[in-house]
Amino acid sequence: MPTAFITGITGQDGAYLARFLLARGYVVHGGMRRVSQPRLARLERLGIADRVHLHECDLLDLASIQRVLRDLRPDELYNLAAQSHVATSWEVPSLTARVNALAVGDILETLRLFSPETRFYQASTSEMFGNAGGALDESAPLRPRSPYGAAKAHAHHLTVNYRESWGMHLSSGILFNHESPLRGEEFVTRKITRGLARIAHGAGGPVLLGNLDARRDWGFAGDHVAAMWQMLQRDRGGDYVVATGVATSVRDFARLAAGALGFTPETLGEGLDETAVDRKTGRCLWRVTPGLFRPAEIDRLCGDAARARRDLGWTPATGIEALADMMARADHDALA
Ligand code: NAP
Ligand code: F7E
Repeated sequence: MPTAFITGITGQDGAYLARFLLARGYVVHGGMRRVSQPRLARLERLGIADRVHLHECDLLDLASIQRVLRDLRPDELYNLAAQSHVATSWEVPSLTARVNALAVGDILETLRLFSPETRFYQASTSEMFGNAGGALDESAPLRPRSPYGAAKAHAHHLTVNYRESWGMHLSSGILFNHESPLRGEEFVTRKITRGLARIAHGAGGPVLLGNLDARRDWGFAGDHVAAMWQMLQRDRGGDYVVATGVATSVRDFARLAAGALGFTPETLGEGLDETAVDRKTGRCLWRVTPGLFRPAEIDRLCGDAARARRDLGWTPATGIEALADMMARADHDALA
């Protein structure tokens, strides 16, 4: 049976990828770091917590990476661990660089020395592109607008460089935003669906939001993890954009989620004074808060996944309406 090692197995993508690989007969190992809170909630929610093998592996601890990879020599390694919150990366730029950039060098060098046959996936991101605009494919220039994007660009370049230097099977998946009911609550889609679900249950005030005009290419995490695996089944590693090709504003995502919960949002005011009120009940659903704007924003991100479609046969199955509906209902049901 093939073996896979997933760093960041406790995160959103780690949980969906682990389930995907288990369904294909893999022995799944995952790295997790010691923290004071239990971290298996997502794996438990998917019913797979007792089917994966967990190892102490903190990306800031080179020895732990070396020990696990030398012992396991997995067929496939998916590097999903990261400080993944863009806004936080301005608060902790050094930590973000160490986890998201420098540790990737440690992993690649460890693989080169101890397990060069392991196929490797690096979790790269549309944040590397910055404000380029248009439909972005693998040839678009990298002009990151955040410490997070800059660190991920470093890791992406290293992955390409190691592939070209040492002929290893290394892939960089340039994934655009992908969400799910397992999404961290600090990301805007989940913040919206959770906040609106609370309002629907009669608890909690309006959702406080930053830039409502930002547009993102939001897909479903359960669709996107399939592309990670498909990259590693090719004869050679490569770089692939994974995206739906549809960009939606934060405001429109909030409207979709509100509609899924039976609200009819009406916009009042504009700019920093914008709020949305439910037409039927008059309850305030969300409002803008200046403190949630970022030091530098990316106005619009939209991907062109033609290469993934052609070479991997990957297509997203879930559109934005179905995604908003799925997330809003899951949060609503969880509070029932
Ligand atoms: P996530 O839910 O935030 O999960 C991040 C994972 O990294 C968690 O398991 C976390 O562990 C782990 N981690 C953080 N610091 C670590 C460290 N020092 N050592 C070991 N593990 C550490 O992120 P996600 O949404 O699943 O994203 C997965 C990857 O794809 C990330 O690299 C992200 O940057 C990238 N990406 C995500 C998207 C997206 O839209 N979701 C798009 C493009 C790229 P804890 O549970 O202990 O915190
Ligand atoms: O923000 C705007 C915010 O934090 C999306 C990560 O998975 O995808 C994710 O990064 C947009 C931004 O995701 C709030 O300004 C408005 O324009 O949900 P987000 P992100 O920054 O796009 C990329 C591809 C990754 O690689 C990352 O790991 O929404 N926005 N109001 C808000 N964002 C947040 N978080 N909270 C708000 O209240």
